[in-house]
Amino acid sequence: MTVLEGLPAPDRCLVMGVVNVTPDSFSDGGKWLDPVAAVAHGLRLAAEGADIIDVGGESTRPGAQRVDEAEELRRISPVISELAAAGVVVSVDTMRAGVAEAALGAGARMVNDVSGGLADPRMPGLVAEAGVPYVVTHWRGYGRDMQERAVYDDVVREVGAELRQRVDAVIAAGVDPSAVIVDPGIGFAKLGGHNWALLTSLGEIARLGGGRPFPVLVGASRKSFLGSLLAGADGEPRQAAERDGATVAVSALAAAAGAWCVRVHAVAANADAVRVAARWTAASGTAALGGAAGRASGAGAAGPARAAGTAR
Ligand code: PMM
Repeated sequence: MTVLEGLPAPDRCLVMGVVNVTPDSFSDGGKWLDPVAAVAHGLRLAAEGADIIDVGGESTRPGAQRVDEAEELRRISPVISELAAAGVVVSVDTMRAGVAEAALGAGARMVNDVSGGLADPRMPGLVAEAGVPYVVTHWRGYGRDMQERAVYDDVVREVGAELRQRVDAVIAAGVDPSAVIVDPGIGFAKLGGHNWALLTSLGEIARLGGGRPFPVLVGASRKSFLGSLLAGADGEPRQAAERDGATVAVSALAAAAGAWCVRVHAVAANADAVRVAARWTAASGTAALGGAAGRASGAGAAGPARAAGTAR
């Protein structure tokens, strides 16, 4: 089983619930900008079965402009403090070392850096010193023009190779290899076909071209390739808030393929999906990447986001 310092380790794929404290995230922008609403939402997601709550204060959607560091911190600090004080396992979704440091001081237990350490060269050293789990995501540049960089000959091989370089770099900066989680960066400089190729190659992503598999995090929730898949007869993509059924299907398939964690907006149904996947995998005797799902013992293996709570 994959065990990461300070994080729950049930015998199944973990569920990370998203709390975007932003005015402009693509699916929930503006809903949780008020800290009181954001905390209530995080607590609700934890009660619905999220193992980790991911709090972010900067939108990374295609076309997004950056916020300054002070504003990012102002948005997330009170939310992280309150959730952590309530016993929720919190990760911080940031590309800035200064924000990550403050978030860890406020009680966050993991750093989720969608730039894989590229946006802020101080980030890997900060994470190494803190000794916390670190999500290293495949990234080719900021939201404002990232989709222009969605050019690949062999997306699985290239994303694996670029992620391998980032993982090597963060380990060289002192991050413990056992604290590294990799993420193919669904929707980050990727077109629909790229996303599907990566989702169906999680084993290769986990191994980054060879060697011991890293735990893999998948963030496909409500992303636009699902909207395109579900487009109506008029060709209009399905709206973000109506992509949860497809997200649940991706979660079940990714979990059955051995993903370590799925990052989702609508927790309850995805929490069910990963439990189904764990039981499915156990029943089929399939060996899983990273070992988590392969030794699953079913619904009883649930581990709530609250460290010492009764979330469900
Ligand atoms: N996607 C978003 C934000 N943070 N973090 C990780 N590790 N992986 C992702 O795919 C990811 C992320 C963008 O989605 P959102 O605006 O709904 O949060």
